[in-house]
Amino acid sequence: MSLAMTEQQRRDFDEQGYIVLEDFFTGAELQRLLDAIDEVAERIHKAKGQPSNAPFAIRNALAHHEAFLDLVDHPRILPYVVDAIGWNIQIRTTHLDYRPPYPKDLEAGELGRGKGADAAAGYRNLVWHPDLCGSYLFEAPSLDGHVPFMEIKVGYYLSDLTQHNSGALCLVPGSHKRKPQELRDLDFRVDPREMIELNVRAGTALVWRTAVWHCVSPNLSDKVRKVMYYGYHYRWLRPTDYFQQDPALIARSSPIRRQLLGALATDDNPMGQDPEWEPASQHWLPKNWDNVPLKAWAEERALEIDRKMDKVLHL
Ligand SMILES: O=C(O)CCC(=O)C(=O)O
Repeated sequence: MSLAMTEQQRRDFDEQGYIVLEDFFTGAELQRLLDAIDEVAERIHKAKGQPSNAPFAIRNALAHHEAFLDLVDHPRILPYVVDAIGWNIQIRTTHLDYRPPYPKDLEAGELGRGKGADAAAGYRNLVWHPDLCGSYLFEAPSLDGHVPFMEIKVGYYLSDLTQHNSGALCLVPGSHKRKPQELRDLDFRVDPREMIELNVRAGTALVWRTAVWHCVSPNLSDKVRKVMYYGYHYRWLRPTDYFQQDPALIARSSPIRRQLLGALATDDNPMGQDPEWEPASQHWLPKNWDNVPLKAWAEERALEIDRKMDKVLHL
């Protein structure tokens, strides 16, 4: 049962590896996020003693501003997230990329090669890559060299990226079905006919399998690139951005948000009633489903959709 994805979106997500949600944000939501980014940028530049046109990225972005935190369980994205990866999930990473226009005399390196004057100047010419499969990560569990399905990200494009070379995400559609070794054999050079540059308007969201090969075009526009990513993966994997979120943040969060923030129940016996026979690490087997409330949320929503469809059929 799909909570939000249409059949076409499901096909695109499976075959191409992504779906684009244009005009995802209302004007007020977008403005709140842009104001938050400006506020955080000022703070970061000040803390680092950098000028306001310095590029930067932050991880665990959700902890940097309430507006960023609220995207974790945004009510319009959560159904897509659950359709894409299920309810047994938590946040792996949240990040903000703030990339001002290149200075006039800065030459862009070759797309997706991770090299060049821009990379050297801190503008991160990202090498073409699928996530979660550096040569030291997740090589062994793969039976046939493909990247196992472990996570999705939601990308939020908050500045205008409609122009060629404005810092847009570049993707190779369908490449989640290809082996990362192929990309290495290509020496990280992708045939331009196989890629797309995601030239989207401010306010667009992207739900994507991060095993899709991707990189970023240089920002030769006159606008700051403002982009955020929210990575969701299974609860039995480990997050990258945190061991544990701030306990005060957990305490003031709703149950679903607590799950997404990776909080485990604080019951007195964390390994279950019979740890010898049936050890029950809460990453694997919650003793109490209330500790994984996204399950009930998803089931209730599916029932509601069923009921609505039933009503329509019996009109
Ligand atoms: O900044 C971007 O658009 C791409 C970031 C990226 O490579 C990633 O999220 O894995």
